[in-house]
Amino acid sequence: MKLSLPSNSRMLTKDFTYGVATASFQIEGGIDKRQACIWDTFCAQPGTIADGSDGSVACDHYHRWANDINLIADIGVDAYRLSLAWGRVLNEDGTANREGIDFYRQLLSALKDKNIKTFVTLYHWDLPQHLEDNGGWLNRQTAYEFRNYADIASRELGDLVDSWATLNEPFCSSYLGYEVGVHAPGKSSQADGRQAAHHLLLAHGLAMQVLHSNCPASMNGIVLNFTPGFPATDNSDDIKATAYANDYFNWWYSRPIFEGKYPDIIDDFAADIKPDIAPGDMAIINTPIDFLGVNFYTRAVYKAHPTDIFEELEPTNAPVTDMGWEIYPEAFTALLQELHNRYQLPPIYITENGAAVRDELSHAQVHDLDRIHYYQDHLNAVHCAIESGVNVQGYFAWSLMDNFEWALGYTKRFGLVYVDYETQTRYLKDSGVAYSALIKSRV
Ligand code: PNW
Repeated sequence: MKLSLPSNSRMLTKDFTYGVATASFQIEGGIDKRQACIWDTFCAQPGTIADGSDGSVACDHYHRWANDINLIADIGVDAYRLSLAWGRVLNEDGTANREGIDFYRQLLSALKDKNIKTFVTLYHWDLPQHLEDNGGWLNRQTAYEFRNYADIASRELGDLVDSWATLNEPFCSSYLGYEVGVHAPGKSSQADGRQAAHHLLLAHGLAMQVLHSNCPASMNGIVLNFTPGFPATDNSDDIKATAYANDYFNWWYSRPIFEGKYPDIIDDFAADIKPDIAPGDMAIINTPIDFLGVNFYTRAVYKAHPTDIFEELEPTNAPVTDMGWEIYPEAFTALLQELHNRYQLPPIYITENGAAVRDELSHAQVHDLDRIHYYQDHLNAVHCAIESGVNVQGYFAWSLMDNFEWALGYTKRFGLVYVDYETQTRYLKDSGVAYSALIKSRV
């Protein structure tokens, strides 16, 4: 099956950027050449990762990067989104780690040589463990450590980077990592989750200022994930509960960036849940950004709950991916329109979108028709948003290749490329062929 778009679509022109995305911990391995991070520690705790695996080898990209770049070039993308491992760029004392910086310089130079734009995320969840030992994102100092990291990374690598993103999905770092404990560092208190979120956003704002000054020519911003909530019924209690959930999970991260304030629900938080916010923090977080990265996978359905304010319903009778996430592309269009209506936005790049599918390799082929359908429906959804006036400039498929899917280990496959973890052989899936053909069909 082919991927297609209406013939007049802006997404069929070369002005529209197509890419593939990955993240350091999920693909690199090569852990002897970097500091230990919170995900190494988390994986070592029994029961945290579905298959008991870790990131020590992953896709062995640290050693196979040259081959992987050839793959990326063969697909024909305009851009590659990757993240840097903080503990590879810096030594524990906060100075530059020459070997790590040389690794990324080689990688980024090879991409430039092939005319592939580089979209680099500074933080995709791999906090150096020694910083976690000092409180991690609960410690305000970590935001200043991040500023130092952004400063060194952008001075050392800035000439090879087209676009910098400060954080990937601060929702996942704070909520999944500190509030419900299913991600590293595995803490679970609401107060911790809210405080971590504030320090992450502060870190973003501080780093934004550094990036604007060190790399004024590159496009600098942040990547947020959104899971739009829909009410289970038209009942006003369900509608109210859903608005609360959307404030808590989605607008919590975007409103401070665009408006310099948290959603109003913060006023109703009990004193022991409210994060410490120092004078001036919100203005730092409100520093202008050059682009907004949007990650979208699914929606959520909520109804009112007598004691917990809202309750999320599991999808029933709805199509889901192998993650159990409902396939609901209409929510993607609606989300982009709502962002456009709520804020004065810079250009949007879709920095992640894709689906986990139970792929089977047979005769060096993977017929992942469900993934192709997912991409087709979600590319159409982006097209519809653009048609209605939303400024979307690019789209990155998650992911280039199968990789370490966090708490689910290697049990879920998101790649356009299949990875045989026994041999580290890569195979382009049918979805990869289709994505490549779409990109190459542009005029
Ligand atoms: C994103 N949620 O993670 C990440 O940026 C990727 O590293 C990851 O591989 C990809 O999506 C697929 O999971 C998310 O529970 C993880 O809402 C969980 C959620 C959202 C995004």
